[in-house]
Amino acid sequence: RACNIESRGALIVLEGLDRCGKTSQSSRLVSYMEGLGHSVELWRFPDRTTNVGQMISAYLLNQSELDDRTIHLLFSANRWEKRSMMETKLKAGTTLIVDRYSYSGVAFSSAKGVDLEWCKAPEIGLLAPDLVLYLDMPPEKAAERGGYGDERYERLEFQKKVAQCYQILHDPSWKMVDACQPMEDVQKQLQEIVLDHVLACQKGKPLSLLWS
Ligand code: NYM
Repeated sequence: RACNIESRGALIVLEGLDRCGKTSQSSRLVSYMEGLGHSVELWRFPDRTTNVGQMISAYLLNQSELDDRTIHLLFSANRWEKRSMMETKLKAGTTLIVDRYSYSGVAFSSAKGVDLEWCKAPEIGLLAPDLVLYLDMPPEKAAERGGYGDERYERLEFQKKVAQCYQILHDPSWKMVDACQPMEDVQKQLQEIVLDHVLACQKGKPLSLLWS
């Protein structure tokens, strides 16, 4: 099956608060899948390498000020500019492990008080993930982890609001993983879930669109 030319890759998204371990777990997942001989790539949003991504990066580093809705639309544009490449890769059979996606976009902006439906609107039509893995960790625990850096949003009170917004957003298809467990245990659970989904996509599960 893995060699079937028709089989597509899976779109797998990791979500969670700042400092919950997404980035380490994503790169470990990629190594794991590579080890099994799968075609897989690590992606992340924001993708700071593009022009839009550089505007986002400057904002996050407090080097620029932008209206809440303006930065929201830039985060969304940053996904739109990658959409066709994403589709091409998936159809060519490459699985994408994505560190943050539209759910971060909606959770972080709505935590500032921007209307939730307004936040979702520009995401409509982006590719829907085949799997959302939520690394669950209380905001207080995440804040203890090596402390927050200087980036915007890295404050406990704000992260508590983001956690509430993720609560509203999440649906029963999300896989919630307790991110307070030892790193190895978290990774083991993620590996099992991811492998299941990659196989389902190879068997012909169709790609779908947000917001569904
Ligand atoms: N973030 C990330 C948003 O506010 N909206 C988005 O659409 C995305 C993808 O940017 N605090 C926030 C969440 C993070 C910050 O993420 C940068 P990272 O993973 O630290 O580079």
